[in-house]
Amino acid sequence: MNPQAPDEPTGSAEPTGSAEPTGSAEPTGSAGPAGSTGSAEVGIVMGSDSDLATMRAAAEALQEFGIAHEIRVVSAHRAPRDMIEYGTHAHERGLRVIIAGAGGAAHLPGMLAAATPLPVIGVPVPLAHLDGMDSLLSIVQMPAGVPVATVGVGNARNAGLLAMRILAAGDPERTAAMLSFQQGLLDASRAKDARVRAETDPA
Ligand code: RP5
Repeated sequence: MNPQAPDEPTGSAEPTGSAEPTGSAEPTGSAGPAGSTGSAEVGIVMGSDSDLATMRAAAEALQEFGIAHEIRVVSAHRAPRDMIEYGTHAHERGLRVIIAGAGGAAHLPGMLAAATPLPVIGVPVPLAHLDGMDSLLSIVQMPAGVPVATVGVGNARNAGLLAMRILAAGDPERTAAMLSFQQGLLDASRAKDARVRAETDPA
C-alpha cells in the first residue's frame, strides 16, 4: 500500500500510485444480474460503457490504497431489473460502499441508494450537452431519507478517495494510509508555493 498524493488531487485520470491493483480495471459485465468478484469492498457501477473513461479514476484511486473493487455497467433505464438486483444484494456479497456514475438523466445513483443499505457516492458524468449540469442535478437533488454523497462533475477520483475514507473510519491502518496521502498533498502544495515565490520574488 503506497498511495501518493498527486499535484492535482481532483479529476486526474492518470494513476498516481504504484500499489498493486486488487480490483478489475475493466467492466466485469454489461448485462445480466449482479455477479461477484469475491472480495470486492467497493462496487463501481455506471450506466454505460461510455462512462468508463470518467469512472476509471475511481478505480485508480482505490488501487492506490489496495482496496478491492468491482466495475459494472448496470443501466437504470436499460436494465432496471438488473439494477435493483445489484442494489438489493450488494451488501450480502460483501460490498461496503457503492460508487455510481451516470450522465444525462442520471438516475442510477439515486435508484441504487433506494435499493441498498450501503453508502452510495454519486459521480455526475458530463456528456456532450449541458456541461454535466443535467447529471449533477439528477444525482444531487435526492429526497430526504435517501442520501447520495455527490462529488463534482466528472470527479470520479474524489469518489474513490471518499470511499477509501469511509472504509478507513475505525481502521487504524487505512487511516494511517489516508494521513500519509494527505501529507503528500501538503508537501505538493508547499512545493508549489516555493516555486511560485522563487519565480515571482522581485529580490
Ligand atoms: C446514461 O446515458 C449513461 O450513464 C451514459 O452517461 C449516458 C449515455 O449512454 P450511452 O448512450 O453512451 O450508452 O444512462
